[in-house]
Amino acid sequence: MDISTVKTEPFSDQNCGTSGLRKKVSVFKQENYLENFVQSLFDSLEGFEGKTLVIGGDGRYFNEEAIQSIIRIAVANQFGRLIIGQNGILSTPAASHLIVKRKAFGGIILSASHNPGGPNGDFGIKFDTAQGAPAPQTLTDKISARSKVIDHYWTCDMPPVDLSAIGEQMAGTTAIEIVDPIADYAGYMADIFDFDAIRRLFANGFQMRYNAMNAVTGPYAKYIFEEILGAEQGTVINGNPLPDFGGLHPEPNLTYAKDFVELMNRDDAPDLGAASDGDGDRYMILGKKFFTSPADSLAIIAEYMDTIPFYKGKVYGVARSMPTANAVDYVAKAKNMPVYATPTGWKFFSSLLESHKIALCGEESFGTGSFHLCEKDGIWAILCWLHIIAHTGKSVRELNEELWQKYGRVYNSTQSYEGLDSEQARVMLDTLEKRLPALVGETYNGFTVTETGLFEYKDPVTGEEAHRQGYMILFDHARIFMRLSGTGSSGATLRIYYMMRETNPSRLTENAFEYLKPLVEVAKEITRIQEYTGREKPDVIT
Ligand code: VG1
Ligand code: CO
Repeated sequence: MDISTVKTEPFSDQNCGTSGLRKKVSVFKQENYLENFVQSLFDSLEGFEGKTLVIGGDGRYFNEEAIQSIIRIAVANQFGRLIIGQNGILSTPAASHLIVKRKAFGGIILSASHNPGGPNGDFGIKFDTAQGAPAPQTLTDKISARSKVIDHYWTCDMPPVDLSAIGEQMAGTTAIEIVDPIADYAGYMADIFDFDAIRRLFANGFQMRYNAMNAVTGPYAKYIFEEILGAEQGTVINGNPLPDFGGLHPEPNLTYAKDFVELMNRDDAPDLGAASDGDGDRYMILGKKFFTSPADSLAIIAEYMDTIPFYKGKVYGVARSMPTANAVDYVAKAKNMPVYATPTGWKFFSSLLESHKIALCGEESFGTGSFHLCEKDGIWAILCWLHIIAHTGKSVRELNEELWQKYGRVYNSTQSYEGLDSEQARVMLDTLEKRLPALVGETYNGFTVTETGLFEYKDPVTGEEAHRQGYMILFDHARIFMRLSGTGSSGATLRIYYMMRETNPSRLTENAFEYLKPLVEVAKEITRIQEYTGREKPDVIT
């Protein structure tokens, strides 16, 4: 095996965002771009020689090319074993599971998750630790710093590996193992859930439609829902992973999965509609003519979690990201569990999950997970819903309405303004920040501001701090939260998160967007977003 060093020049833009490095495919295709980042990653890790690395991606355009290159660099850097999903495919949760199951040093996941794919779309790369958890900030900072000064990487001369052939081969002293990407994950789900109960549900005629959005989860879903659990053939739609996701934007929400929402709004809609994102860590739950907000989904799972045998007696506590509406807090209070509010991004849940401070956590962006993995897990969350429906005999709508009646309803919505001019967005937020203290006591559209500030976080387990994680404007029973996205590949995306709590029984079942309109007006007035950015309305409303 001929190992060689390649001289290279650093790129100045290899900074990790909310979830790894995400750029346009054209950026990743620049000579040495991917290689620089991967070597910067390895240079930031210690003691991996002879150990195992898991590699897989969501199958998007450039996936295979990237994997072949990573194989060469990993072999040259002396990893002992590479475990790769067949055809280079692994969903994020399946990769996380494989890392832990095979006691790997870590894993590289190639995905830009919910961002569009294809030659003109996005590509991404993220690293998971031995716990199958997203790289912590300390590590991603190290990688970015290294990428700014890197002047060479290691590679080797070897023919491309046939990623389609399950089995093992040697490259120098490194074993390269191609594995079935689905079997281990499906087996783990069978350990967690009572599959017999879910099988009975389908056998009794329960109808589900699962939209894999031409992304990574199709084969997982077909195997688990149709083959193992007996949902009828055709339950899974858009089930073949395509490099450009068939032109779909693989983000399951009311905007990007509009057709699916329309299907669920028909008179003959199935009982449950579910969808996942590009890399399979997000999910959306719809009932007949009914949308479940991610914050309510988290609360409903919290309400019933201890009826899943795997979790019995282990539902220690819950966490949500700060922008996520606090419906779960009321469930936790009733069950005497602690609640943690973290910054956006799954990495902030890892320490809480690992230390068993929490059993369940979630974000408003359609991600939920538990200590079964240190990543969010779309299919797992959908299985939670199937379990709850089988256990209670209630419909999706009934479960939501029951939650609202019991605890009050927390109306919520996230509105994103995509592709803003970064400078304009910065000026707007800087101005807002200066005005924050003066807003207290002011009344806008009938809402009086009670408190404002920046969200700061100190990890209760590791003590690590995260600063400036969002702008908070609080009112009695209402809140506006704002932050810039960290997953985009160009310009700036502003996310505004709205929430209002309602306990009046006659006002529990209103249209969320109508209900929140007055609060949305307040945000427009306070931010003067139209004046600063020229935008009249958001691009994505969920
Ligand atoms: C978004 C979501 C965040 C999520 C992140 C990664 O980040 O808001 O909740 O953890 O995507 O999800 P941002 O910085 O764009 O708001 V995924 O499915 O891309 O791994
Ligand atoms: Co994702």
